[in-house]
Formats: sequence, structure tokens, C-alpha cells
Amino acid sequence: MRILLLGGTTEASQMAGLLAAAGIDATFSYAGRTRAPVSQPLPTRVGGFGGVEGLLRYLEGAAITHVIDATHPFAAGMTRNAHDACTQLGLPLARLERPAWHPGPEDDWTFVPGVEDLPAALPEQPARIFLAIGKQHIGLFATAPHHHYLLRLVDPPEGALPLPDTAIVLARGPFDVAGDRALMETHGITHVVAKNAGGSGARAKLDAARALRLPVILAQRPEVPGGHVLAQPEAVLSWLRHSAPRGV
Ligand code: 3Y8
Ligand code: NAP
Repeated sequence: MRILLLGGTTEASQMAGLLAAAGIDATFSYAGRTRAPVSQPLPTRVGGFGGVEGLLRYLEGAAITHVIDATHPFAAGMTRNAHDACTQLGLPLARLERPAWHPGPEDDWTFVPGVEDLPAALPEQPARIFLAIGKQHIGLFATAPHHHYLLRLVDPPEGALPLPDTAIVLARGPFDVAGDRALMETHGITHVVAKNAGGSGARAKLDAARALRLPVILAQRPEVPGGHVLAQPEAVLSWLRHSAPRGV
């Protein structure tokens, strides 16, 4: 058995730990979005494969027998490519995905269909926005330059930002409620903007918003192909054991 683990999330790191502890032959894969991703207890490759064609070549060249897609729910491109490549090769594919977040009675959440719908959901009047969606989509907010934006990024931005009024915080997460609450109070935040990422690593800002009674605007997840979706790394490990040839 030889596994390709598509990573970049807390669950992917947990999965890597289980595979390493079980002595299973696996390779961890990062896209290379950040300068210094956390190290994993598995041999690790960094960078795109080159579309579905490049992924097919990689899977055949590395004699991969199973793929685990533990990428982020908004990493729809990688999920689609993994689905297409594994379907073409007849390779077993499991997706490790955490459930979406749902609001509680004290939450003031507004959902929009996708990341591109977030700017239109902002208030007319100038506000102070905690924009916790990383850096890939900041440009979308250039249509709403009259707000103050608190940007939380993993790495410092290269070059000028497309927004006139920003404050930047560099942090990798996972985050905690006390830290996020203090950050939002210090910056006088009035609105929180985020993706419905699910999981624990990005949840803190939502609990901090509830405590501060602030509105949250959440982008819903992109559609991705169906398939074998599991929510816990341990369930993926037993899927592997049941889908592997005898004696593994
Ligand atoms: C490169 C690997 C681990 C994984 C940790 C999780 C938790 C912390 C919360 C906020 C939200 C955001 C962002 C976020 C979180 C975890 C997880 C998660 C959100 C790293 C990582 C990589 C990335 C890529 C990065 C994106 C960005 C998104 C920041 C490593 C730290 C906003 C998503 O600057 C950039 O270009 C950042 C790009 C894709 C979304 C975007 O569109 O900008 N993640 N994040 C992965 C790769 O190269 O393959 O550097 O160590 C991983 C983690 N980020 O093992 O502990 O599991 O969700 N990551 C979101 O959820 O909204 C931050 O600030 O509150
Ligand atoms: P994406 O839009 O789904 O994928 C775009 C391209 O990036 C893919 O086609 C692939 O390039 C490459 N890629 C993505 N994930 C990869 C991986 N794990 N290993 C190798 N190549 C990968 O991806 P994204 O949304 O930019 O996310 C990139 C990474 O950040 C993923 O690992 C994801 O788990 C992590 N992440 C993303 C978010 C988010 O909000 N999007 C949040 C937290 C973590 P090729 O076509 O060349 O193969």
C-alpha cells in the first residue's frame, strides 16, 4: 500500500500522524501556498502537480495505491482534480472533511453563496472588518474601499495591497477564543468575514464574535464532486485497512 495524502489542514496533520505511527508508506503533499509550512512526520512534497494530467503522471510514477484528500473545503480545484484522476485510474479515494459550522441561538450570522459574494454583504456605512480569509481573495474587497480591514495572513503580503485602509496581523493558527476576542477588541472590529471552513482551527473568531455580539458574514463552501467522505482520521485509517489487499 502506498498513500498520497493531500494536506494543508489540521485534519491532514492528524492523518499524517496516524499513518506515520502505523508505519504506512505515505507521502504528504502541500501546494506551497506558504513560505514555511509546518513539517510533517511523513516524506513531504511541495507544489502543484500540473493539473489532472500532472497528477495522473505522479500517481502512476509513484505507484500510489490510495489517495486521501484532506485538503480544505475551499480547496475545490485540488479536490476536483483528485476525483477525476482517481476515477480515471480506478484508484481508491477518500476525502477527510470536517463538517460545516452551524449558528447557535446567540449567533448573528449571514451566509453568502461563495467568497465572491462577500463584499456585497458588507454594510453601506464605513465599518471595521476582520477579514480572516487569508490573502488569495483580498482583491475582491477593492470594490468596498471605504471600510477599515484587519487582515490576518500567514505570510507578509508581497507588494501593495489593493485596499487603502488596512491593519495586518501575521499568524498561522490554529487560533483560540481569548486571543481572537482580544484582537477584535483592540482593533474595534464591527464585523467578522470568514469562510465556512468548519473544524476547530479557524472556529475561535466565531466564538469571539458571539461573545462580543458582533455580526459574522460567512461564505458557503464550493460544490465538489461526491465520493467517499469521512469526518475523522481514524475512520480513514480503517477505510485503508478494509480497502487494501490482504496482509497489509
Ligand atoms: C499552506 C500550512 C495544521 C494546519 C493548520 C485548518 C486550520 C490553521 C485556519 C483565520 C483563518 C484561512 C487560511 C486558515 C486556517 C489552519 C491550518 C488553517 C484560515 C496553513 C498552511 C497552508 C495554508 C494555506 C492558507 C491559504 C488561506 C488559508 C489562511 C502551513 C497555515 C484563511 C482559510 O497567505 C496565503 O496565501 C494563505 C493561503 C490557502 C486561504 C486563502 O485563500 O488565502 N490557508 N494554511 C497549505 C499548502 O501549501 O498546501 O503553512 O503550515 C494551514 C492551516 N490553515 O497542520 O495545523 O485546518 O483550517 N488558513 C480559512 O479557513 O478561512 C485562517 O485567520 O481566522
Ligand atoms: P485549490 O484552489 O483547490 O487548488 C489550486 C491548485 O493548487 C491545484 O489545482 C493544485 O495545483 C494545487 N494544490 C492545491 N492543494 C494542493 C496540495 N495539497 N498538494 C499539491 N498541490 C495542491 O487550492 P487552495 O484553495 O489554493 O489551497 C491550497 C492549499 O492550502 C491546500 O493544501 C489546502 O488544503 C490549503 N488550505 C486552503 C484553504 C483555503 O481557504 N482555500 C484553507 C486552509 C488550507 P495543480 O493543478 O498544479 O496540481
